[in-house]
Amino acid sequence: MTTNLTADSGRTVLDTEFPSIDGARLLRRLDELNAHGAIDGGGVCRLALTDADRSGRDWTVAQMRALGMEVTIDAIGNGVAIHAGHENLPPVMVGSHIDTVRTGGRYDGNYGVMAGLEVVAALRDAGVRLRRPLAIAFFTNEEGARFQPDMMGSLVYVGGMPLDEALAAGGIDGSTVGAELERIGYRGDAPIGRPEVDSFVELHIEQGPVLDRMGVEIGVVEGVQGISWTEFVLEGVSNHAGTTPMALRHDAGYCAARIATFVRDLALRYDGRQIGTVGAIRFEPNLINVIPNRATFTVDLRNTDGTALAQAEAEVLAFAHQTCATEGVALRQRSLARFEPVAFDPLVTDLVQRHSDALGLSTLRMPSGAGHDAQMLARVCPAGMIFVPSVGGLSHNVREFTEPADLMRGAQLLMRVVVSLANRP
Ligand code: HGY
Ligand code: MN
Ligand code: MN
Repeated sequence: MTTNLTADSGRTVLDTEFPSIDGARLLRRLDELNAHGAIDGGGVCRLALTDADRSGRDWTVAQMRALGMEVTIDAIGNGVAIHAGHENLPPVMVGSHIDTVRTGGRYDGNYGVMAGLEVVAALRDAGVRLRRPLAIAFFTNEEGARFQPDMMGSLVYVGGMPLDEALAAGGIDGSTVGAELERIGYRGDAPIGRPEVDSFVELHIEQGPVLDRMGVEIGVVEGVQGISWTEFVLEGVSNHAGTTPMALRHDAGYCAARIATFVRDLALRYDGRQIGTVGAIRFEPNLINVIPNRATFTVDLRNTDGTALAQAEAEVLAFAHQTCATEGVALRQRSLARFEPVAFDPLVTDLVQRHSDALGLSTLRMPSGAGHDAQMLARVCPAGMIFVPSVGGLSHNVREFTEPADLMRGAQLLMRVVVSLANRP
């Protein structure tokens, strides 16, 4: 049976088998959330645990409570809202994040949490109560832009990172997670990892170009690629840019630049699945006529193949040591995040596929290039993701955009997957 989902007058029309989401309400909530931390160009800056994050959290918690949900905040600031079921069983969880990078888009993370609220609102409108409870969650510091690692809140939730270690994590601005959680009032008292979760679904924009280029409506996400984040600190000797002969230099900036281009060349040299990015770099003293004595930079390597990722890490480290030894520059590095590739559970991916087919939506089974909270919840329960297209494949950019009709189709599909999980025997 195919059901045409249209976005006439803002409502998702006619899903004859399941309660229909209200598209206009979903878009309205997204707009209201994104007023918190709005920046020029239509994007959002809600770096984790900043005042903008607090106000986005406060607004989201108020929306959850207005839907009659009981909300708990745990010790790392994760927010979980419960919509009761007929039976007191472990809940089906829909979650994502509402923190953003500094140049964030309107949909990354926000869409998944707002769609979860819309599913609850539509179920309430329809007077439908499911067998299992639903839990709608926002996880702390998914982005990892201010504090590392990324997916921190969900990693702590599933027991992958000790709470104390997370609370002690230092930010790029000299703050700590614990102090900032206290400051914004989100160092909660709910126990970590509660409620235990039956299954987990995350609805998210693809953030890449694949679905948009292929004109496909839904990504059936089969897993998440492995992620390796490393910080390098190179110590050379600052000296006069005009008087120091090239052969006598210990130029930390030059070494950093060579390592950065090596990362890119390595990614191009591998089989097309390797990703390599030097996203943050800082020279000191950072003056036009002084040879840098210190360079601090990050290397982000990713691959769907865990073995290839480890090989890439080893190659970059060997090149870094060789380059610095030749230049007489000291090198130290520390891992900021390291996650193996994750495969999602067919219980969820098959439901995403089946309901996409039933709705007559085109699909593509694909891995996720970005990290997500779902990859952490996959450690403790059957988890999966639904992607909708990102126009031009743009994300972590204020011009991130997804068509309203795609947002609504994704939310209606989420409704179906969640109801099927919650009512299954
Ligand atoms: O880096 C990532 O993939 C995610 O946005 N934290
Ligand atoms: Mn995200
Ligand atoms: Mn992101």
